[in-house]
Amino acid sequence: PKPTEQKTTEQKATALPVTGGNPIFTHKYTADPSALVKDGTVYIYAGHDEAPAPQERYVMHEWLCFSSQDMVHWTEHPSPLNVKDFAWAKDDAWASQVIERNGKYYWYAAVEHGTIKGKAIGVAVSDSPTGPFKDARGSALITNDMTTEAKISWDDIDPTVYIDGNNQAYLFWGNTICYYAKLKPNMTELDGPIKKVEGLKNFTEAPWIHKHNGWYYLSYAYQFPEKMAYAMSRTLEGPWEYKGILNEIAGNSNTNHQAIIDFKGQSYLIYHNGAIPTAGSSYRRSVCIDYLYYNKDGTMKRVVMTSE
Ligand code: FUB
Repeated sequence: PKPTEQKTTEQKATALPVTGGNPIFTHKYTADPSALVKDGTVYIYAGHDEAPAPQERYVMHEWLCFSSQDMVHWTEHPSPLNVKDFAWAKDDAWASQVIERNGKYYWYAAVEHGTIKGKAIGVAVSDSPTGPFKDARGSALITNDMTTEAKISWDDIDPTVYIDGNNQAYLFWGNTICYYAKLKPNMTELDGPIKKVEGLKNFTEAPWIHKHNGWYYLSYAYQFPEKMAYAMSRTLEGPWEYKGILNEIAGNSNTNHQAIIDFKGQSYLIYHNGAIPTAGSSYRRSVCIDYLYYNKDGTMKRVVMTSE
């Protein structure tokens, strides 16, 4: 950003009180967390659940951004992205992920398309992890007519993106079917065909790719209401081997949408539940964080979700 834009963004950032446990944010309902680690700071990007109680439907128009240096004290930045920033989109600021490449930050986000029936994935770009972000293409990267096999209009959701050791970026996404495709180095165009990930048992949605000690992990929402499960592979193109359940259904929410990161020597599972009394629900969700541990063979230990 221009120096003045950056200053404005930082002036408005707000230090949030420490909650003392899960959920970590209680002043707003936050859902579908993704996380980015950069220069000793972790950024959480989340959708904003705005459905007033007792409405039980998704009302989501913008994404939120929080940062921390210690996973305890969090700063909220002004909303860096809104569905209105994608002129071709109708509504529904659903799940998203931000990744850095060559000093630029690319934000992949699922929304409802304005003219092509169904959900679509857009990409926005910024020079800063806290934005402001702008539509990088002026059109959707993925639309429902590009993936016709699933026969539902919401299969193009929940993007996760990863750049492998050969500098090849991959986008994974999906509901019912888990799709993946290579991205060109510009991060805004597909580089080859859309393929399907095989071997994921009971895949519902919310894929998340991470790497730890030489293994790739594809964690995802399993069945519905959702548990979390995962598969492991030595390469992003597979073969993926299903490894089992990572945790059980999140309190009072039929979705749980996880992100997994390593930060300052500790691994974390970041997800949402619907546990804030009294209005918390599947449509008024809250971001939570728990420690994550690995076994010697690389498998992940089951996470027992906590309120601490
Ligand atoms: O927040 C809307 C949708 O609910 C997400 O895209 C899914 O992962 C589920 O959490």
